[in-house]
Amino acid sequence: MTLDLFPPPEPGTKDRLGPDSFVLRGLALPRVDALLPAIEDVATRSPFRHMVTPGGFTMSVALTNCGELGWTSDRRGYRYSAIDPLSNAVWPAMPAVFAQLASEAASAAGFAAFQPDACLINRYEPGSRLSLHQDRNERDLGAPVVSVSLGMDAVFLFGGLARSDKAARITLHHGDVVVWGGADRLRYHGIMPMVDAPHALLSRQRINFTFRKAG
Ligand code: MD3
Ligand code: FE
Repeated sequence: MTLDLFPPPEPGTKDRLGPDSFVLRGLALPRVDALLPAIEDVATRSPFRHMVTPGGFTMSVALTNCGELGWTSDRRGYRYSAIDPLSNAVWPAMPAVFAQLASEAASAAGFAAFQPDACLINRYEPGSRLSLHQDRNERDLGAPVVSVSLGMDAVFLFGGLARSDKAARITLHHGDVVVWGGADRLRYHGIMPMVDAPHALLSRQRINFTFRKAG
């Protein structure tokens, strides 16, 4: 046995990240057995893919979407679209277990009646990262964003309203749910390069899905 100097936080803990954002530790854990097959189902119809940014870089994170609208990127820009450019069909519907978790999390953080129309699913492998960015392609910036982390731990960077503001580092664990709204909605954020530390259930992967009101 080795001594674990960095145990995951106690499930049920609510950590405040900012005036209007919270980490709900372990909130997704009771639903993991339903979430994983739902993600596989989505990925069978709209596979994970590495998108190209308008600047011409291929993202190290692979992504797909479910719900009415999906986030896409290519040389022409970022946008939400009802059609998956890979399948040329609509994105898979949002699984009921996804929608339930999103609404439970939003209420727990004090945002009532959250009805997301988009869910972006990111898949990280060791070395994948997401550089500091703002999420501002959604029409209704008054609605919160809910994010669910599964698999390997990630170091989340939480900056300010200017790219140059110093960013805090928060470790997100398997089962953690984060809700961001109000004054924190346009803060810069990102994910540090993923360390190769396999997870018991998901091996060398981290899956993050974010619910948004995009349309
Ligand atoms: C704070 N994803 O998909 S989730 C993204 O872990 C994204 O995959 C990261 O940033 C991930 O855009 C972080 C947390 C997150 C998502 C959206 C936000 C934090 C946010 C929007 C506004 C403020
Ligand atoms: Fe983001």
